[in-house]
Amino acid sequence: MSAAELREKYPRFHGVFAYPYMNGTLHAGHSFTASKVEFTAGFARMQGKRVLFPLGFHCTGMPIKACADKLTDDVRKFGKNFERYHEEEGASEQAVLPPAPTQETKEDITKFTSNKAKASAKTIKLKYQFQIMLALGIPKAEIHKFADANYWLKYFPPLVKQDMNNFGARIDWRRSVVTTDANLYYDAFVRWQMNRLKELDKVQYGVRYTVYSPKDGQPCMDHDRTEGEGVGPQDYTALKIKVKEWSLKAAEIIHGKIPEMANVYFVAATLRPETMYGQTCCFVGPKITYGIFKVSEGEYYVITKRAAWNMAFQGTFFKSDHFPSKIEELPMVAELPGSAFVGTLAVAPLSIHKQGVRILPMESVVATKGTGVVTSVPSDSPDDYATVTDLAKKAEYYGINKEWAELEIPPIIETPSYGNLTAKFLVEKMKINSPKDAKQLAEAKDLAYREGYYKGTMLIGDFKGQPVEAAKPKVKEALIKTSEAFEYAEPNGHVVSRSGDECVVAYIGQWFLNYGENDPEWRQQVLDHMEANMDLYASETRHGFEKNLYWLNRWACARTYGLGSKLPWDPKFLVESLSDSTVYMAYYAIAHLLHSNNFGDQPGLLDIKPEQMIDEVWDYVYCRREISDELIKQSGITKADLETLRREFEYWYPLDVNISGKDLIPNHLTFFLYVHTALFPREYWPRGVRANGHLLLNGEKMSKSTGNFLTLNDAVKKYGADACRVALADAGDGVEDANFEESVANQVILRLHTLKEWCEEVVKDSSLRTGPSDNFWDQLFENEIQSLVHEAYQHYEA
Ligand code: ANZ
Repeated sequence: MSAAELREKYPRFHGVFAYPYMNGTLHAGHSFTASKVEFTAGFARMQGKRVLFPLGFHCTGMPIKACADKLTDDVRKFGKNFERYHEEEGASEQAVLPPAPTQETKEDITKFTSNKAKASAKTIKLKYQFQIMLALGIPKAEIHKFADANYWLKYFPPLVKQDMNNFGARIDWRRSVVTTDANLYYDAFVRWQMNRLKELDKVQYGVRYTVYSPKDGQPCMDHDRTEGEGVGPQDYTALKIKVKEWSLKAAEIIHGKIPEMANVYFVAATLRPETMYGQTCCFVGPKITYGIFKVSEGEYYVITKRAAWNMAFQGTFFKSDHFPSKIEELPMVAELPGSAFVGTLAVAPLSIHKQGVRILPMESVVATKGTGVVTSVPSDSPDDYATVTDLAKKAEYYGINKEWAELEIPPIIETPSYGNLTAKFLVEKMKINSPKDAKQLAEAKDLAYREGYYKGTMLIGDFKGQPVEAAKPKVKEALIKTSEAFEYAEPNGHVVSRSGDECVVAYIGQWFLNYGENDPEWRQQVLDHMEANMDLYASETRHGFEKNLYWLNRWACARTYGLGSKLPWDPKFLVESLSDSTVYMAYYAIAHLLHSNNFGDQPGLLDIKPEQMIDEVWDYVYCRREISDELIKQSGITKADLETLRREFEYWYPLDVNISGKDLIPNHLTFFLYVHTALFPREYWPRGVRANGHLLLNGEKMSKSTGNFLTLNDAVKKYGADACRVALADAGDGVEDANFEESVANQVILRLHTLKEWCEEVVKDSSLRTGPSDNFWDQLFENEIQSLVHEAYQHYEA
């Protein structure tokens, strides 16, 4: 019998929800998603289907390791039971503890923020990881054990299992697994995936600008951040403006710190290299502190420390195989305020003012953007025009020579709407009187930029006559070629890693999954399958996928820090957490045959060892390829056992539905589709995705800081499994936010109780009629029941 016939003859259902991360127990949001699988599985069973509802435990990635490492520090500092910890300023231990924690109210520990403490004691911050663990109800004497990352993997899964069982979930626990190399079978499964994806050219290597944590020594992706979700690298052209003659003040300060013969450059970050012909001065923030950094014996840069720190990871100051880990390692030779540089004469590449331009003060320079050095092009930048006008007007007040701010402003770009001095035109037209008119200047900048970029024509230079859009990259390239500029990137917003590190942008080699526009066929395959063969339950989910498939690009799939499986061909890297969890539903199909506990250290039904699961075996089991006798021999698994494994997969696959919160559409759920289509025969591609809205609690956002929060364990304890199930079923079905009402759960308890009492009474009642049930009223009753069953069926099916 073919696999398809088997599935036809013995109908079955296989549904999952995204396996939870083991840094805590389940909260009500998890429970809501789990309840969707639970109810669908229950319905399938009532239809007589065979049902597979498994659950694994995700442990891959940074958070567990980061918390464990913090605890190691705490133990080192304060002792095994933190006995050397003494209350710090005003922080009494009592205040650190939240209201009446119990052993059972454990939550997602790494997501815990100090806000929670605010609810109980406004002024207290939980500074140390051990305090967070305490606050979550873990007994003090046990906390030190969590300094071993593996302990988390042992501790939380049994609690999750217990909570789900108390909730009455129909989970087949024989299929469970912890991820990472803590389970060698799962580890082999992940290595197989990565090997095959690489063979298919879906995994590639390339050098890229990436948001990076110096402390962790690796890229910091969205999931590793406590601040700055969605922030990416912003590319600038860093222009080298060479000092010709120092201001008196600067000369004094740097005397003896820089060799006479060395070249020192003010490095300005610009987004508009094509306008460099029109530079008339260069701005620094007078109150901003700048450093002078040594690039080589003969070359120094004036920039902010923050910019130098970013450059340190992009090939300046340090080689890419030896990045620094502390900011003190920067080769800074002097530090001085911007005001000290005012009056310095420097040569700006491409500027028509060959004799040099002056360093001048600009109050609106932002210290945390670019290099803090801003080159001035008053023809095209409204900010610059407003500032030079003001500087010339109040030269004395600023302590500068008037002529420094009055260099000729040459036309650089011709535009249809604003003529050839766009900035002057806009500043005058919008009646901007001062460089402090920030709001209007921002508006003018936007207009100038758009008009120049889309409609402007170059009036000067090697690309004269060309549209700006075309000239921009060419000017940049030419400047880089002559070493008058280099590429510089930084995060386009503030990013903080979970380890508490302020992130930079690094230019590094990385392994990535080639999702998106660079592999259009792959993307189209996913789209076509989704449109033709998948049940997505809601049009919002379909649109979400379509939008994301258009937008999603290469995804860095390997890290160096955290827990995980090693990249088989480059074992200094670990497969990151969203890349080792794309096709694990196929693992559930055979997990019980391989091992009988989470860690895989007890054999499963077929008594196969992890090292026997060679790549070719996985290929065979998942119907990618047949297997030669020689390879069978090499694996040491019998042909009969191989067939059993494959049969099991063929029966439980394709997956009927993967259910999760809608926030996973842009990553996990999209990766899940991509990798399935790459690795499995078409017959086994997923058939459904259901995305939930967020769960509100009593009509309000769930939040630990406000106390409007409920774990699964709390809920079941408070209302019992049945009432919880009804309240979750009542919470909502769509992609919009759902709502768990505690009053509903309460009412349900009462109703269930009344129903039970009524049933008992009726059964006891001896006055009721007996005899055959075949008269008119019996048939009427039967009919009524049948139509209710039918109606219920239709609701379940919808
Ligand atoms: C030359 C130039 C010519 C510029 C021109 C603009 C227009 P956004 O788009 O807001 O990122 N800049 C760079 N660093 C700065 C800082 N720390 N504080 C204030 N301004 C800074 O702006 C990027 C532009 O803002 C850069 O491009 C730079 O000025 C300025 F016609 O360089 B531009």
